[in-house]
Amino acid sequence: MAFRYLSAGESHGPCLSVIVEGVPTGLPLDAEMLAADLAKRQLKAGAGGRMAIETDRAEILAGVMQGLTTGAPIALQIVNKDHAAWKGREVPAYTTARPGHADLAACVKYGFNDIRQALERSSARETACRVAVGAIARQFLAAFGIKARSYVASLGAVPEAKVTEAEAFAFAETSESRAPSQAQEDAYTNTIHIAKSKGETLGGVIALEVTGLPVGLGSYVTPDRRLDARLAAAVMSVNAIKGVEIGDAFTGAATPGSELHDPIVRDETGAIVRPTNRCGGLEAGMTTGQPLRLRVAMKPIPTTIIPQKSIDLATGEAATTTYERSDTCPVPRACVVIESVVLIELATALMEKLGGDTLDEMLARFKTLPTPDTIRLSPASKIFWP
Ligand code: EPS
Repeated sequence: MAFRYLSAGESHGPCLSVIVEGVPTGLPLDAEMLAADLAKRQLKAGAGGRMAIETDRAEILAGVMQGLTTGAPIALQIVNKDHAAWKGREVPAYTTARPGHADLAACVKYGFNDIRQALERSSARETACRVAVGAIARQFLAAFGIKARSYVASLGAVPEAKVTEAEAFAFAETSESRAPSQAQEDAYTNTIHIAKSKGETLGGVIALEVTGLPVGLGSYVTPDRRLDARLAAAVMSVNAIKGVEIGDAFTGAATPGSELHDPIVRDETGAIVRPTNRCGGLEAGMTTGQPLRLRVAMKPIPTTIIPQKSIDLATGEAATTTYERSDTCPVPRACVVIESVVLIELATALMEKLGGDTLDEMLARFKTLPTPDTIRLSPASKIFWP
């Protein structure tokens, strides 16, 4: 069984729709649980005009009865309030391709003569669907004690702060820009303000951690079951994401092997422990039971007020890009999107491990799985099966 979904909807169409399949029976679910995550996608820091128009809410249309999932496909709908402003309006064709966006390749590929036919679907508005689905995955995984957190590790050219990960994750929960500290919050706000006044856009790096994972989700036996590959694919599928790092991958590439790999030792009680987590909680495509650690690079939004060199696809002549509306820096808003796609992938991996139709039978099976605590064996014990 897998936790899978399919979304539909355009940025300025009547609504976004998504069907989620594979959720077990008995999971408590209501629109308020989804609204909390959707609100995090609407953080004001760095957001453009659209976020002031929308109040994203996912209406649950199927798959939930008396507040509990029934095991049937769950149908969700998020209304685009801005649709009313576009309905019946004569919208001029958009013909100059924005560098960095889907525009040029999409028009060549699909034979469009108006870029709007591509940009309406390639818009990051679709990520509202993934956050709604991610909220279901979050609710499911929370039943097993599995939790995700994230913060904006760097934004534009603001250097990274020297704060502990624990402080960073905790501060970000209350920060409008999901910054790791008050000093970073001030720097991010200032940098976004300057970029906005120049008509510029900014990218950044998101740090994510997932705790409570059992040992052995994913597998090394076939490439498509490697959880590191699946997580990277999920993260890379989010608009404007250009890179993903698992653990200390990039500094690790320059570190000798004997210094990089996380030792397997017994502590003073005789328990088997991993004192470090440079592998980011994944070895050979499987969870180690340590926290999953990812860092994600987001490029600046291609839609800038500053005109960029391009071609008018209608005339073939050199042209500069025109601006309608976009975010200055969506990195703070993207945190919950990254959490969502990771949680969806982890929910699938956990379901593969546990099987089952009801949440209760999955919870019972989960108690039998090895966790860092259950492999804390006495010195006399071995990992190998008897
Ligand atoms: C977005 C909705 C869009 C964009 C933005 C994100 O709305 P509009 O086009 O009406 O301004 O603001 O989309 C992009 C960043 C993009 O690259 O397309 C949203 O709901 O998040």
